[in-house]
Amino acid sequence: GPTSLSRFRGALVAAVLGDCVGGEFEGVEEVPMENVLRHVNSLEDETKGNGILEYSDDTAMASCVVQSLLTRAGFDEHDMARRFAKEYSISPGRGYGSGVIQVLKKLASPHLTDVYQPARDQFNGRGSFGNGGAMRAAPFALAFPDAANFARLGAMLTHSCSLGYNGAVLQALAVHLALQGALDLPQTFINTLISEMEEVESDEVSRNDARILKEAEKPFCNRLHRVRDLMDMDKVTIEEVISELGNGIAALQSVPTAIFCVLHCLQPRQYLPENYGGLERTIAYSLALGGDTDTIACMAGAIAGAHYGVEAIPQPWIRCCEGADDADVNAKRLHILYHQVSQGS
Ligand code: R7I
Ligand code: MG
Ligand code: MG
Repeated sequence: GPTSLSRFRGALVAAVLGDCVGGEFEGVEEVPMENVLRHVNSLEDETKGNGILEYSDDTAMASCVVQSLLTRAGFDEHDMARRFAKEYSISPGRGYGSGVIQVLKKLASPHLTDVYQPARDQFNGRGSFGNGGAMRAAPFALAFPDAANFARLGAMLTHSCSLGYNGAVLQALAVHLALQGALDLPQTFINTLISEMEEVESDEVSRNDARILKEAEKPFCNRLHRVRDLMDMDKVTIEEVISELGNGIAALQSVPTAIFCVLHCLQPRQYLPENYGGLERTIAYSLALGGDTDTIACMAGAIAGAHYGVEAIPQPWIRCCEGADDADVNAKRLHILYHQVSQGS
């Protein structure tokens, strides 16, 4: 398999790629595969001079996470919150969720003492269940061997509902496992995620949120069981994936979906070009689901990049994406930090 460094670089670069390439179809309900392939193939056509595909809030916030973890050599909630607020004030037009903007404005206040409070005030005090915490969770898995706890705290700066931050925990766990090569055994991979999330969703707060929001008991586990069922099926239509897992802006409707995209694309598929490797298949398939395409492709990209390594990403794709080179440089730095942390120095 790829080296550890190649996996780190692949994770961060493919996340940016998913965001930049996926932006084309965000919010589109039906995306025919031929439109996806036309878009993706145009990245390779240098004569067309595509220029640069801009990244959105997904990458903007993930970069803040990365910079904060690197600068502080660990998790510092005040520093991270300040970076989110500053980034938003500099570039407010990156397509942020309509609710989270209020949090980012409050986080800019110099009088704020509890950096977690603005997130708690969202949606009548229930907190957001959007996927904004999960979309920026991958870097935690590149900084800490025990990513889950820090991914949760990092998500809670904007998403205080358990259906939001538990999505970030799941995404960080998926990237963590992929970095270890765990996707070589897909059944073990999904079973491990299910048993980890059993634990994560067993606390009183998670149980209560699921009840109030009329979701199944342990909602992420419930979706992961559906992922496992879909994995075992020979033919799965896009409609079935959307109706079983969702393609929306809620973490519950997008994180398990992204994980499924990676698993489904581990092998060649008849509706995807034969010359595509697994990483290209994953990105293309994520876009074909429609809905929150930039975020689903970003999360699937991070997991797939950790599995296949940076060499699996086509150079022309990287060249089209704003922020991809920075991500590559930062992944190398995170790789060093990770090994310092795991040695306890
Ligand atoms: O989660 P968030 O940062 O948005 C991320 C998404 C990604 O797709 C990005 O690419 C970008 O497009 O936005 O932002 P939030 O505003 O916290 O949540 C997103 C949306 O989810 C909100 O604007 C609401 O529409 C919805 N939502 C809720 N609706 C009702 N009640 C989130 N939580 C709630 C809720 O509790
Ligand atoms: Mg976005
Ligand atoms: Mg999105």
